Formats: sequence, structure tokens, C-alpha cells
Amino acid sequence: MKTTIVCGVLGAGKTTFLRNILKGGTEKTVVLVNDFGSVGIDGEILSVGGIETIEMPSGCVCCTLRFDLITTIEKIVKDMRPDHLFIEPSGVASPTGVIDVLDTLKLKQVTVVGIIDVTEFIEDYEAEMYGWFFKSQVTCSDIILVNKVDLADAGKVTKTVQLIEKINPKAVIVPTVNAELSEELLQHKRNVPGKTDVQGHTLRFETLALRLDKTADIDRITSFFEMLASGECGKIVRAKGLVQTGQGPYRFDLASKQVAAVPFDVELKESRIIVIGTDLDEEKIRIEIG
Ligand SMILES: Nc1nc2c(ncn2[C@@H]2O[C@H](COP(=O)(O)OP(=O)(O)OP(=O)(O)O)[C@@H](O)[C@H]2O)c(=O)[nH]1
Ligand SMILES: [Mg+2]
Repeated sequence: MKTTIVCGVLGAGKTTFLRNILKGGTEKTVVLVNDFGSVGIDGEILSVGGIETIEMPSGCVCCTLRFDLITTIEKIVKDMRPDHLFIEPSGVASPTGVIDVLDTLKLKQVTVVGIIDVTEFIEDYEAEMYGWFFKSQVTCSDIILVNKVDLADAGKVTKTVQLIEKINPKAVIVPTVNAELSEELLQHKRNVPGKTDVQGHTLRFETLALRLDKTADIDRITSFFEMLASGECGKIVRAKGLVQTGQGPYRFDLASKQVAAVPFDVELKESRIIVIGTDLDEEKIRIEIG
């Protein structure tokens, strides 16, 4: 069985990558996803896209869920027998913990794909916003997608690629839009040693899960996400939701300071939104969503 770990900070494009790479493939694949927060949005996005998906409960796969990760992978191997297992750890988990688990399970054909958000990488790296975390993701990766190049100018893309080359000269670096990667490149063999310095496990963020009990107005939810982006309710690094609106089911995203609303393929039994950041003004957020 091949195993691919897909890592990257919150909203970098991990789930987008999986949906694209798994479109129309012939291998038997399973995705193991460990979403941040308790509302399981990525699991639904992937399975509605026709991808066999197993969700890990909320928590961090590299520390508190280490044992669960081991038993879940063992169960997948035994019961589902995939040719290729993809793992999307939450955007706040260090890939080193997952690599360590795969070593423990003696899984050999492991590739780590790291997804970088080109709009923010240099600034966040220089400000040490995520400290060791960025470095750990970049040094562990065999293939690094410098994603969202449609949102940055060419100079910034070049500078980001140069910085990543410096941090990890061995990785294959590919600028991408929507994390589109050719399947041949994914065959690239792991060349980075498994064990790297783990100086910590997760980033500390606050999360707020919101459930909506009635059909929502699409403009109102879009304004709510724009309000979150404006910083009025704290420093929000990521928000996402699946919401049943008067115009049908919609997926909402706030990532890279951009708000997006796209129609979703199936009706939603339960509308939910997750907000992730620091200094969240929970009361105001709850009042704004109504
Ligand atoms: N403009 C633009 N948007 C992108 C690109 N890649 C991903 N996105 C958007 O970024 C948002 C987040 O993408 P996801 O794939 O959900 O990111 P993720 O890394 O899985 O997010 P988490 O699991 O929450 O950490 C979505 O609205 C995507 O459509 C890109 O290359 N360009
Ligand atoms: Mg995701």
C-alpha cells in the first residue's frame, strides 16, 4: 500500500488537492481525514465528491490521537485493502507525528505532500507566526505545492520558491492553482529522513462550532464570513461551513483572507460553520450569525 500524507496550514488547499488528484483515478483509494473542530466538514466534502473517506474524531492525530491513528490505519488496511491511503491531518498538526506512526506500522511507500499558501508564506515565516511549524512541514515534505499562485504576483511566487528551496533543497517544488498536481509527480519517492526534530505538536487555536437550525439567507452568510475576515471578531485564520440556504446547499470558505461561496452537490441535513483563530469574540460571533 502506498501512503501519502497531505499537510499544510489551515486553508492552504489540502482538501482541494485531494479532490483533484482523486478525480477519476483507477486505484482503490481511501482518505483518512482529521478535521479541526468537531463538525466534520472535510469528510462530507470528500465523500460527496465520491471519495471513500474515513473521519478521525476531533483532536490532533500527532499527539492525543496517536493510538487511534494507529488502530484506524490498521483497520483500514485489514478491512478496506486500499492500493493507496491518503491522510489529511488537520492544518494544525505536525506531519512528523504522522510520519512517526507510519514508521511504527512499518509502512514503507510513504510520500509527504506539503501545501503552502503563497499569499501568506513569506510574511508568516518571517513573523514566525507558526514558528517551528512551517519549518517542520517544509522539511518533512517530498513534494511542495506552492499553491494559490493565481492570487499572487510572479515576484512573490519566485521569492517563495527560493525560500522553500533554502529550507528544503531536496524537495520537488511545484507552483499550483487549486493544488493541481499530475499523478506522475506523486510517484516521487520519499527522500527525506523520517525522523525530524519535533519541538511541539500542535498550534494552539480557539475554535467555535456553530450549528444553524433553519435555512439561511445566502447573502447573510456571505456577509457573516466577510465580517469574520474583517477582524471585528478576533484574528480569524480560517472559517468554513456547509449551509443549506434559500438558494440550495452552499459551501462557504474563508482562507487567505478570501471569502468564497460555492454551490454544494447534496442537500444538507445540518448546516454548520467552524471558526478558527485567536481572541475570538464568541458572543459577537453568535449574535452576528443569529
Ligand atoms: N484562489 C484560489 N483559491 C484556492 C486555491 N486552492 C484552494 N483554494 C481555496 O481555498 C479554500 C480552502 O481550501 P481547502 O482545500 O479547503 O483547504 P484545506 O487546507 O483543506 O483547509 P483546512 O482543512 O481547513 O485546513 C477553498 O475556498 C478553496 O477553494 C488556489 O490555488 N487559488
Ligand atoms: Mg481540509
